[in-house]
Amino acid sequence: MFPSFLSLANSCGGPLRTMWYRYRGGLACLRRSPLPDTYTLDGQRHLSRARALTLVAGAAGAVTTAVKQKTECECESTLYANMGCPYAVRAMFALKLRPASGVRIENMPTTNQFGLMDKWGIAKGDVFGLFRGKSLDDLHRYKEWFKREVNASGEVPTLLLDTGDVVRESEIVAEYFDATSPCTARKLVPIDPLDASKVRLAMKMANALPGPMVALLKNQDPAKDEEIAKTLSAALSKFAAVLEDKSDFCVGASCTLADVHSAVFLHRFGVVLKHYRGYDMFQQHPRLRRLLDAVMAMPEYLALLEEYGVTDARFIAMYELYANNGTWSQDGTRLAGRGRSEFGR
Ligand SMILES: N[C@@H](CCC(=O)N[C@@H](CS)C(=O)NCC(=O)O)C(=O)O
Repeated sequence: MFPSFLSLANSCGGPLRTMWYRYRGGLACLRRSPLPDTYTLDGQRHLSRARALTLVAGAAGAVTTAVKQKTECECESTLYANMGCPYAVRAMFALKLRPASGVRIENMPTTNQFGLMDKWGIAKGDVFGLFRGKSLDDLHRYKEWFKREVNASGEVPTLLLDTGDVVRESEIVAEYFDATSPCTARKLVPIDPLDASKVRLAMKMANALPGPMVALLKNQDPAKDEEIAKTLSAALSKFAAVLEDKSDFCVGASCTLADVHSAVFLHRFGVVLKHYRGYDMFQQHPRLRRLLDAVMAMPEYLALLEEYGVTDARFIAMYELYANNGTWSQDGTRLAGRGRSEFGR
Protein backbone atom coordinates (compact mmCIF):
# COMPACT_ATOMS: atom_id res chain seq x y z
CA MET A 1 0.00 0.00 0.00
CA PHE A 2 2.77 2.46 0.82
CA PRO A 3 4.55 2.32 -2.56
CA SER A 4 1.32 2.60 -4.49
CA PHE A 5 0.32 5.61 -2.41
CA LEU A 6 3.75 7.12 -3.00
CA SER A 7 3.53 6.69 -6.76
CA LEU A 8 0.02 8.13 -6.72
CA ALA A 9 1.20 11.03 -4.60
CA ASN A 10 4.17 11.64 -6.89
CA SER A 11 2.10 11.57 -10.02
CA CYS A 12 -0.51 13.91 -8.55
CA GLY A 13 2.06 16.21 -6.95
CA GLY A 14 0.92 19.12 -4.76
CA PRO A 15 -1.30 18.30 -1.80
CA LEU A 16 -1.10 14.52 -2.15
CA ARG A 17 2.67 14.55 -2.15
CA THR A 18 2.68 16.84 0.89
CA MET A 19 0.33 14.39 2.58
CA TRP A 20 2.66 11.50 1.77
CA TYR A 21 5.66 13.28 3.21
CA ARG A 22 3.69 14.15 6.32
CA TYR A 23 2.56 10.56 6.65
CA ARG A 24 6.10 9.30 6.16
CA GLY A 25 7.25 11.85 8.73
CA GLY A 26 4.68 10.48 11.14
CA LEU A 27 6.05 6.99 10.72
CA ALA A 28 9.61 8.19 11.02
CA CYS A 29 8.69 9.98 14.19
CA LEU A 30 7.29 6.77 15.60
CA ARG A 31 10.44 4.90 14.61
CA ARG A 32 12.50 7.54 16.28
CA SER A 33 10.57 7.80 19.48
CA PRO A 34 12.54 5.21 21.39
CA LEU A 35 12.53 6.64 24.85
CA PRO A 36 9.91 6.57 27.52
CA ASP A 37 8.61 10.02 28.49
CA THR A 38 10.79 10.07 31.58
CA TYR A 39 13.97 9.66 29.56
CA THR A 40 13.92 12.79 27.43
CA LEU A 41 16.41 15.42 28.39
CA ASP A 42 14.57 18.52 27.35
CA GLY A 43 11.52 18.16 29.53
CA GLN A 44 9.28 18.21 26.45
CA ARG A 45 6.68 15.57 25.87
CA HIS A 46 7.51 12.70 23.55
CA LEU A 47 5.37 9.67 23.13
CA SER A 48 6.92 6.42 24.22
CA ARG A 49 7.19 3.79 21.50
CA ALA A 50 4.55 1.70 23.27
CA ARG A 51 2.07 4.56 23.39
CA ALA A 52 2.82 5.52 19.81
CA LEU A 53 2.21 1.95 18.65
CA THR A 54 -1.10 1.83 20.48
CA LEU A 55 -2.16 4.93 18.66
CA VAL A 56 -0.99 3.53 15.35
CA ALA A 57 -2.94 0.32 15.90
CA GLY A 58 -6.06 2.45 16.25
CA ALA A 59 -5.19 4.26 13.05
CA ALA A 60 -5.42 0.99 11.07
CA GLY A 61 -3.35 2.35 8.26
CA ALA A 62 -5.62 5.20 7.30
CA VAL A 63 -3.52 8.01 5.89
CA THR A 64 -5.52 10.77 7.45
CA THR A 65 -5.23 9.20 10.89
CA ALA A 66 -1.52 8.81 10.44
CA VAL A 67 -1.22 12.48 9.61
CA LYS A 68 -3.17 13.27 12.76
CA GLN A 69 -0.83 10.94 14.62
CA LYS A 70 2.08 13.05 13.48
CA THR A 71 0.50 16.09 15.04
CA GLU A 72 -0.08 14.24 18.29
CA CYS A 73 3.55 13.21 18.17
CA GLU A 74 4.49 16.85 18.23
CA CYS A 75 7.22 15.99 15.76
CA GLU A 76 9.36 18.84 14.63
CA SER A 77 12.91 19.12 13.41
CA THR A 78 15.52 18.71 16.09
CA LEU A 79 18.97 20.18 15.96
CA TYR A 80 21.28 18.12 18.15
CA ALA A 81 23.92 20.60 19.12
CA ASN A 82 26.11 21.77 21.94
CA MET A 83 27.61 25.14 22.79
CA GLY A 84 30.79 23.31 23.76
CA CYS A 85 31.41 22.29 20.14
CA PRO A 86 32.46 24.89 17.56
CA TYR A 87 31.08 22.78 14.71
CA ALA A 88 27.70 22.69 16.42
CA VAL A 89 27.88 26.44 17.00
CA ARG A 90 28.19 26.93 13.24
CA ALA A 91 24.74 25.40 12.89
CA MET A 92 23.32 27.24 15.92
CA PHE A 93 24.61 30.57 14.64
CA ALA A 94 23.29 29.88 11.14
CA LEU A 95 19.87 29.12 12.63
CA LYS A 96 19.92 32.44 14.47
CA LEU A 97 20.79 34.23 11.25
CA ARG A 98 18.36 32.24 9.14
CA PRO A 99 15.56 31.32 11.54
CA ALA A 100 12.91 28.73 10.87
CA SER A 101 9.99 27.77 13.01
CA GLY A 102 9.65 24.26 14.36
CA VAL A 103 13.35 23.64 14.94
CA ARG A 104 14.14 22.84 18.53
CA ILE A 105 17.65 22.52 19.87
CA GLU A 106 18.64 19.52 21.96
CA ASN A 107 21.93 19.49 23.80
CA MET A 108 23.83 16.31 23.06
CA PRO A 109 26.88 15.70 25.24
CA THR A 110 30.21 15.40 23.43
CA THR A 111 32.95 12.91 24.20
CA ASN A 112 35.09 15.79 25.41
CA GLN A 113 32.38 16.80 27.89
CA PHE A 114 32.01 13.23 29.10
CA GLY A 115 35.77 13.29 29.67
CA LEU A 116 35.23 15.98 32.31
CA MET A 117 31.80 14.99 33.61
CA ASP A 118 32.70 11.32 34.15
CA LYS A 119 35.57 12.37 36.46
CA TRP A 120 34.20 15.49 38.08
CA GLY A 121 30.48 14.92 37.95
CA ILE A 122 27.97 17.07 36.15
CA ALA A 123 28.04 20.00 38.57
CA LYS A 124 31.70 20.78 37.80
CA GLY A 125 32.27 19.05 34.46
CA ASP A 126 29.27 20.53 32.65
CA VAL A 127 30.86 23.91 32.06
CA PHE A 128 27.94 25.49 30.20
CA GLY A 129 25.31 24.06 32.55
CA LEU A 130 23.62 22.22 29.68
CA PHE A 131 22.76 19.11 31.63
CA ARG A 132 21.72 20.35 35.05
CA GLY A 133 19.41 17.98 36.88
CA LYS A 134 20.33 14.99 34.70
CA SER A 135 22.27 11.95 35.79
CA LEU A 136 25.41 10.71 34.07
CA ASP A 137 23.63 7.43 33.35
CA ASP A 138 20.84 9.31 31.61
CA LEU A 139 23.35 11.23 29.53
CA HIS A 140 25.28 8.13 28.48
CA ARG A 141 22.08 6.33 27.54
CA TYR A 142 20.92 9.37 25.66
CA LYS A 143 24.16 9.49 23.68
CA GLU A 144 23.95 5.76 22.91
CA TRP A 145 20.40 6.20 21.68
CA PHE A 146 21.54 9.11 19.50
CA LYS A 147 24.30 7.00 17.93
CA ARG A 148 21.99 4.08 17.40
CA GLU A 149 19.00 5.96 16.01
CA VAL A 150 20.12 9.27 14.63
CA ASN A 151 23.81 9.56 13.76
CA ALA A 152 26.21 6.65 14.23
CA SER A 153 29.19 9.01 14.41
CA GLY A 154 27.70 10.58 17.53
CA GLU A 155 28.63 13.98 16.13
CA VAL A 156 26.98 17.31 16.62
CA PRO A 157 25.60 19.17 14.83
CA THR A 158 23.01 16.77 13.48
CA LEU A 159 19.64 17.89 12.23
CA LEU A 160 16.84 15.35 12.43
CA LEU A 161 14.02 16.49 10.19
CA ASP A 162 10.39 15.83 10.91
CA THR A 163 10.41 13.48 7.91
CA GLY A 164 12.99 11.31 9.68
CA ASP A 165 15.77 12.41 7.30
CA VAL A 166 19.07 13.41 8.82
CA VAL A 167 21.23 16.36 7.77
CA ARG A 168 24.77 16.27 9.12
CA GLU A 169 28.14 18.03 8.91
CA SER A 170 28.27 21.56 10.21
CA GLU A 171 28.54 23.55 6.99
CA ILE A 172 25.86 21.40 5.37
CA VAL A 173 23.45 21.90 8.27
CA ALA A 174 24.20 25.63 8.22
CA GLU A 175 23.56 25.76 4.48
CA TYR A 176 20.35 23.79 4.94
CA PHE A 177 19.07 26.45 7.34
CA ASP A 178 20.08 29.11 4.88
CA ALA A 179 18.25 27.41 2.03
CA THR A 180 15.07 26.61 3.96
CA SER A 181 14.59 29.70 6.13
CA PRO A 182 11.52 31.68 5.16
CA CYS A 183 13.32 34.80 6.35
CA THR A 184 14.16 37.05 3.42
CA ALA A 185 16.45 39.45 5.24
CA ARG A 186 19.78 37.93 4.27
CA LYS A 187 21.25 34.90 2.56
CA LEU A 188 24.38 33.27 3.90
CA VAL A 189 25.24 31.85 0.49
CA PRO A 190 25.06 34.78 -1.91
CA ILE A 191 22.82 34.40 -4.93
CA ASP A 192 25.50 35.81 -7.20
CA PRO A 193 27.62 32.82 -8.35
CA LEU A 194 30.89 34.74 -8.21
CA ASP A 195 30.25 35.90 -4.65
CA ALA A 196 29.16 32.38 -3.75
CA SER A 197 32.44 31.03 -5.13
CA LYS A 198 34.35 33.47 -2.91
CA VAL A 199 32.42 32.25 0.11
CA ARG A 200 33.28 28.65 -0.80
CA LEU A 201 36.95 29.54 -1.26
CA ALA A 202 37.13 31.22 2.15
CA MET A 203 35.44 28.20 3.73
CA LYS A 204 37.86 25.84 2.05
CA MET A 205 40.82 27.81 3.39
CA ALA A 206 39.24 27.91 6.85
CA ASN A 207 38.99 24.11 6.85
CA ALA A 208 42.75 24.01 7.44
CA LEU A 209 42.45 25.88 10.76
CA PRO A 210 40.93 23.51 13.35
CA GLY A 211 43.65 20.83 12.96
CA PRO A 212 46.67 22.93 14.02
CA MET A 213 44.57 24.89 16.55
CA VAL A 214 43.71 21.69 18.39
CA ALA A 215 47.23 20.29 17.89
CA LEU A 216 48.80 23.33 19.55
CA LEU A 217 46.38 23.20 22.44
CA LYS A 218 46.92 19.49 23.01
CA ASN A 219 50.69 19.67 22.53
CA GLN A 220 52.48 18.49 25.66
CA ASP A 221 56.01 19.09 24.37
CA PRO A 222 56.99 22.79 24.56
CA ALA A 223 59.78 22.21 22.04
CA LYS A 224 57.15 21.46 19.41
CA ASP A 225 55.09 24.63 19.94
CA GLU A 226 57.05 26.60 17.35
CA GLU A 227 56.59 24.03 14.61
CA ILE A 228 52.84 23.64 15.21
CA ALA A 229 52.38 27.41 15.46
CA LYS A 230 54.15 27.78 12.09
CA THR A 231 51.65 25.42 10.48
CA LEU A 232 48.77 27.26 12.13
CA SER A 233 50.08 30.67 11.12
CA ALA A 234 50.55 29.52 7.51
CA ALA A 235 46.91 28.33 7.44
CA LEU A 236 45.73 31.60 8.97
CA SER A 237 47.69 33.55 6.32
CA LYS A 238 46.18 31.54 3.47
CA PHE A 239 42.74 32.11 4.88
CA ALA A 240 43.30 35.84 5.46
CA ALA A 241 44.68 36.21 1.91
CA VAL A 242 41.35 35.31 0.29
CA LEU A 243 39.23 37.66 2.40
CA GLU A 244 37.47 40.80 1.32
CA ASP A 245 39.48 44.00 1.67
CA LYS A 246 36.55 46.42 1.55
CA SER A 247 34.79 45.14 4.65
CA ASP A 248 35.65 43.25 7.80
CA PHE A 249 33.50 40.25 6.90
CA CYS A 250 34.90 37.44 4.78
CA VAL A 251 33.11 38.27 1.53
CA GLY A 252 31.05 41.33 0.67
CA ALA A 253 29.58 43.78 3.12
CA SER A 254 27.71 41.37 5.37
CA CYS A 255 27.92 38.07 7.15
CA THR A 256 28.00 34.96 4.93
CA LEU A 257 28.42 31.25 5.49
CA ALA A 258 32.20 31.82 5.44
CA ASP A 259 31.98 34.03 8.55
CA VAL A 260 29.78 31.49 10.30
CA HIS A 261 32.25 28.77 9.32
CA SER A 262 35.38 30.48 10.56
CA ALA A 263 34.49 32.95 13.32
CA VAL A 264 33.33 30.34 15.83
CA PHE A 265 36.80 28.75 15.71
CA LEU A 266 38.66 32.07 15.78
CA HIS A 267 36.64 33.06 18.83
CA ARG A 268 37.23 30.17 21.18
CA PHE A 269 40.70 29.17 20.00
CA GLY A 270 41.77 32.80 20.13
CA VAL A 271 40.92 32.66 23.83
CA VAL A 272 42.22 29.24 24.79
CA LEU A 273 45.47 29.29 22.80
CA LYS A 274 46.38 32.59 24.40
CA HIS A 275 45.53 31.29 27.85
CA TYR A 276 47.06 27.81 27.68
CA ARG A 277 49.93 28.30 25.21
CA GLY A 278 50.67 32.01 25.34
CA TYR A 279 49.98 32.13 21.60
CA ASP A 280 48.18 35.13 20.13
CA MET A 281 46.66 34.10 16.82
CA PHE A 282 45.74 37.63 15.91
CA GLN A 283 49.09 39.34 16.42
CA GLN A 284 50.35 38.38 12.97
CA HIS A 285 46.88 38.32 11.45
CA PRO A 286 45.08 41.56 12.31
CA ARG A 287 42.64 41.00 9.42
CA LEU A 288 41.29 37.99 11.33
CA ARG A 289 40.83 40.06 14.49
CA ARG A 290 38.72 42.46 12.42
CA LEU A 291 36.70 39.58 11.05
CA LEU A 292 36.06 38.22 14.54
CA ASP A 293 35.18 41.66 15.90
CA ALA A 294 32.66 42.16 13.09
CA VAL A 295 30.95 38.87 13.89
CA MET A 296 31.10 39.45 17.63
CA ALA A 297 29.27 42.75 17.18
CA MET A 298 26.34 41.03 15.47
CA PRO A 299 23.16 40.86 17.57
CA GLU A 300 22.56 37.25 16.49
CA TYR A 301 25.99 36.14 17.71
CA LEU A 302 25.69 38.15 20.92
CA ALA A 303 22.28 36.59 21.55
CA LEU A 304 23.79 33.14 21.23
CA LEU A 305 26.58 33.97 23.65
CA GLU A 306 24.12 35.38 26.12
CA GLU A 307 21.70 32.47 25.84
CA TYR A 308 24.42 30.01 26.81
CA GLY A 309 26.31 32.25 29.21
CA VAL A 310 29.46 32.07 27.10
CA THR A 311 32.50 33.72 28.64
CA ASP A 312 36.23 33.38 28.07
CA ALA A 313 36.49 31.69 31.47
CA ARG A 314 34.04 29.01 30.40
CA PHE A 315 35.93 28.34 27.18
CA ILE A 316 39.08 28.03 29.25
CA ALA A 317 37.43 25.61 31.68
CA MET A 318 35.99 23.52 28.87
CA TYR A 319 39.28 23.11 27.04
CA GLU A 320 41.29 22.15 30.11
CA LEU A 321 41.06 18.51 29.09
CA TYR A 322 42.66 19.28 25.71
CA ALA A 323 45.35 21.46 27.29
CA ASN A 324 46.33 18.44 29.39
CA ASN A 325 45.80 16.03 26.51
CA GLY A 326 43.52 14.02 28.77
CA THR A 327 46.20 13.24 31.37
CA TRP A 328 44.83 12.83 34.90
CA SER A 329 46.57 12.58 38.26
CA GLN A 330 46.82 9.04 39.62
CA ASP A 331 43.91 9.51 41.97
CA GLY A 332 41.87 10.74 39.00
CA THR A 333 40.80 13.97 40.64
CA ARG A 334 42.74 16.57 38.68
CA LEU A 335 44.18 17.12 35.25
CA ALA A 336 47.92 16.61 35.40
CA GLY A 337 49.34 17.21 31.93
CA ARG A 338 50.99 20.36 30.61
CA GLY A 339 47.98 22.57 31.30
CA ARG A 340 48.71 26.28 31.18
CA SER A 341 52.18 27.28 30.04
CA GLU A 342 54.20 29.88 28.22
CA PHE A 343 54.77 29.45 24.51
CA GLY A 344 57.70 27.06 23.99
CA ARG A 345 58.18 26.50 27.72
N1 LIG B 1 33.00 17.24 10.52
C1 LIG B 1 32.00 17.42 11.55
C2 LIG B 1 32.74 17.51 12.88
C3 LIG B 1 31.78 17.59 14.06
C4 LIG B 1 32.48 17.20 15.36
O1 LIG B 1 33.67 16.81 15.35
N2 LIG B 1 31.78 17.30 16.47
C5 LIG B 1 32.30 16.77 17.69
C6 LIG B 1 32.16 17.70 18.87
S1 LIG B 1 33.09 19.19 18.63
C7 LIG B 1 31.51 15.53 18.05
O2 LIG B 1 30.31 15.60 18.16
N3 LIG B 1 32.21 14.41 18.20
C8 LIG B 1 31.60 13.17 18.61
C9 LIG B 1 31.51 13.08 20.08
O3 LIG B 1 31.90 13.98 20.80
O4 LIG B 1 31.04 12.04 20.53
C10 LIG B 1 31.19 18.65 11.26
O5 LIG B 1 31.69 19.56 10.60
O6 LIG B 1 30.02 18.72 11.68
